[in-house]
Amino acid sequence: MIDLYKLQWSHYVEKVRWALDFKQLPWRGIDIVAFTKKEMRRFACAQTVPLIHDTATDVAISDSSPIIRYLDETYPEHPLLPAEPAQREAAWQWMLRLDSTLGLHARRLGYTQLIMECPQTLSALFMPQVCGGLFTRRGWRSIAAPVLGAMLTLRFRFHRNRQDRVYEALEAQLLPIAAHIERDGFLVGDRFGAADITLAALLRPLRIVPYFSHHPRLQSLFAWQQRLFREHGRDAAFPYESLIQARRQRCGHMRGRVGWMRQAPEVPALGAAEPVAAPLERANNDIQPVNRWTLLRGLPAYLKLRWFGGVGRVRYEPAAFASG
Ligand SMILES: N[C@@H](CCC(=O)N[C@@H](CS)C(=O)NCC(=O)O)C(=O)O
Repeated sequence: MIDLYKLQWSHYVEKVRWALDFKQLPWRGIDIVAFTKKEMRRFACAQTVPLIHDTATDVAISDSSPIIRYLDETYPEHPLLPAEPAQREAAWQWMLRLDSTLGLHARRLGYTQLIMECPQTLSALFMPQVCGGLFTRRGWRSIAAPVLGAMLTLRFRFHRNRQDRVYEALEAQLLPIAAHIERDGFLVGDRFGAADITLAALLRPLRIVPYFSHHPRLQSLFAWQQRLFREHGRDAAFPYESLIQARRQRCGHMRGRVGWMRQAPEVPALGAAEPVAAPLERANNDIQPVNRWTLLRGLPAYLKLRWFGGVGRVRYEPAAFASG
């Protein structure tokens, strides 16, 4: 039995859940409290989720890509990594690079979108059990939203999205990946594997970011993701997707005009998607330490992001990949 320590909506967690299901391994989910993580303190590995504890071998590991590699090496049935060494290394590099770029950027922009459009959902994500669910109730969730929003803004630096060129970096990365997938159907070789799970799972938060979900040149990528979700029995929508969509339908608009992005970049040549930078040995993360004093700085940053972040309203319409 594999114990999976998780936050239900985390896209890194979904990546490992998908791998466990694909490999048909028995597993049990353990929800952690995001603020204390006390459930997993007894394990010596990095305190991020996903974290697995394999009760058969007593191995505990965090970090989604090493987890998948461990599962594949320990339980070789239904392999996810290619056996051929060059392809195996290519898949591994894709996974680490996507973990270190797409996963982090999509998280930043997904939360940013929630903060801009419906910050009250944050308490449903982070505090469903705190005080018997008090902060998920009408009124109380509006009190919790700025506190959670300020904390998240500092922890993941949403207030620096523009300076860090997050939209630009993601667009430049995703356009060649979309072309690659259109051409080959898979990231590595000619069969579905761990690199594809990584891409499809880590792309999920961008389904609520109109700059990407409605991007004319990324529709084929989201349609590919949608098809995989269907074929592999993944959730069609996470709760935050349904909540933001319901709000958009109600009010008829969404925050989709990224004021400072004027011109889409040229479509990079096919093949440009392959990782060319120096090989990575582990995934990078961007989590910043936050304490109650730095939190004071977070509130103005949160309010600025929410109201003056430079991302304007546009009329709501569903993305082409979702409606077609
Ligand atoms: N590179 C890691 C990233 C994991 C990660 O950052 N997980 C987040 C949830 S999405 C987390 O544990 N956050 C805890 C925190 O912010 O304290 C992986 O691939 O598993």
